[in-house]
Amino acid sequence: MSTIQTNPIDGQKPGTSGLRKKTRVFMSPHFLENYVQSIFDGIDGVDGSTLVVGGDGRYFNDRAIQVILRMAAANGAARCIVGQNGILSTPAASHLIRKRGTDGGLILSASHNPGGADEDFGLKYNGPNGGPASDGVTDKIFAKTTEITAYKIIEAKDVALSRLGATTLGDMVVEIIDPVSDYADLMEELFDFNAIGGLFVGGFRMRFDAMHAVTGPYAKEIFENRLEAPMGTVAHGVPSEDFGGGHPDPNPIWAKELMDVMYGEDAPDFGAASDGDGDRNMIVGLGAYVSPSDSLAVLADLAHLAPAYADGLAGIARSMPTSGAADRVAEAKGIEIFETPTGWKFFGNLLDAGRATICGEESAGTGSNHVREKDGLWAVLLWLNILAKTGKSVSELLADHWAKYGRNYYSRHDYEAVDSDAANGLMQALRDQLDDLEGASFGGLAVSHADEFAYDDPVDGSHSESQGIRIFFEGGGRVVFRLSGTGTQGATLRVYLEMLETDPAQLHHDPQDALAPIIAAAQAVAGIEERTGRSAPDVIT
Ligand code: G16
Repeated sequence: MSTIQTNPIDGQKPGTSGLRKKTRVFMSPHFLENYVQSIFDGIDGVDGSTLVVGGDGRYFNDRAIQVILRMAAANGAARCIVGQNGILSTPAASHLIRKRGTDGGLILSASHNPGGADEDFGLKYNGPNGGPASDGVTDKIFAKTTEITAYKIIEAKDVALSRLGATTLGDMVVEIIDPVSDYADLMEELFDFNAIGGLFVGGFRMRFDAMHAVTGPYAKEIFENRLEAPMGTVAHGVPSEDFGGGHPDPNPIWAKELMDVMYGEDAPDFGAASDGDGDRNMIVGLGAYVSPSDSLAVLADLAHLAPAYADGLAGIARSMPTSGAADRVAEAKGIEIFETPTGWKFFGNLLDAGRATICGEESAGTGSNHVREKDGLWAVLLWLNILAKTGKSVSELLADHWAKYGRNYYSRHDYEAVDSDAANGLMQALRDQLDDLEGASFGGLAVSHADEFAYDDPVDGSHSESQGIRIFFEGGGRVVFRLSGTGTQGATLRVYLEMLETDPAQLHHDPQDALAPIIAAAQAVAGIEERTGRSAPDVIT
């Protein structure tokens, strides 16, 4: 074993979901090693521990895993459970951590960010409950990155990641497992595979776009093998290290090919996509894109149609920027609704405590208490289960939902790679004027309330501040300003726009049209163009 002298890595505070950086930063001398040692030290060591290790297969995944294994061995870990060829989707990793009762896991992914030598890489630690590290643990890891003076690594040959079975590395056991089967078994327990299979027997057509990312093998096993959907149902199903040169983010912009199919001639009945590491999802019916906030609300409303949720839900949780559509479902069902800061880690305590059963975020994440991550294929299967049981189409289900609960028109406008000082200045200026906003009017829209979101965890009492600036308007409109925690270049300003419509005659407009007054008010209140130099968002979803 070698102990390598090293230097602290400055300013590497992990963001919303672990540490994400340009791949070349992770590949620079000692960077990955310093971060891995800081994780191990931040969780009070891994001596005698069992860890799950795997990633989304992006460029540098396999090399990084070899380093992590040699460092885990040097730090005294007893066993590492590794997905074959280094592959594990994020939800599958979460499931394995829980199923095998391990001490946590290291997941290599920059999620929906592009992959490649000149693109993004990421690494995060998930705890023994299978979920992303809490803020407290993340802070400890960060503190270690600023103090580190040495890391431990053994010298050894590469482990053959393609060979299933157990082998040893130093004194540590490395167990290479099939990354798909445990996860597929779990899905089969949760959902009515007979009913879903019946859809396909009846000629129902679906296109699942794996976006050249990690869910390809999972989707093929589940849809084409176990549910016997026709071969070819899964598109772009072979993971590639640069995601086929694409941007594996399942939204109408980056999954445009799927949108074109679903809005084109001879479209299938149902379309879905997931992201780089398999935790996000996009749902689109025949000519009917489902916004993630609506998806959460519909799934929560009808989850009892799937076996795992037949007894109803304990509660629903959504991130603050997610629309309030799910709130009215919770109200109608008489169950608790929780509004948390952005980041799946905030759902962990609620799920562990049995207070929430289903969680969701506007950023295309939905999931439940079956794992401690959001889960793209889970959301697709729950939609399919509901379609099978109701016999309705996606657009019929949406129309029913809006007629019953009203519609939260919703959109997110992203300004990417903005100068960090300009973005921070914009947020500070909003913060400074919060008290003066109440009663102010923008293009006829009066502000009813404005604040900066803070959260007190109802389970452990921890307090999180500065989680986004919210401005509420008379009549049910809202705009939220927040800086992304997952970007790797400059700052990304996210502007979340929402308006509740309950008039039955006004439920079927284009969201950008319905939201036009809120969009104008958001620009006026924040001075986006003056401060960032951007006259239009880079991405509208
Ligand atoms: C991560 C977290 C999500 C969160 C998202 C926010 O997603 O896991 O819970 O909603 O970040 O991203 P941002 O801070 O950029 O708005 P993922 O899919 O990137 O792991």
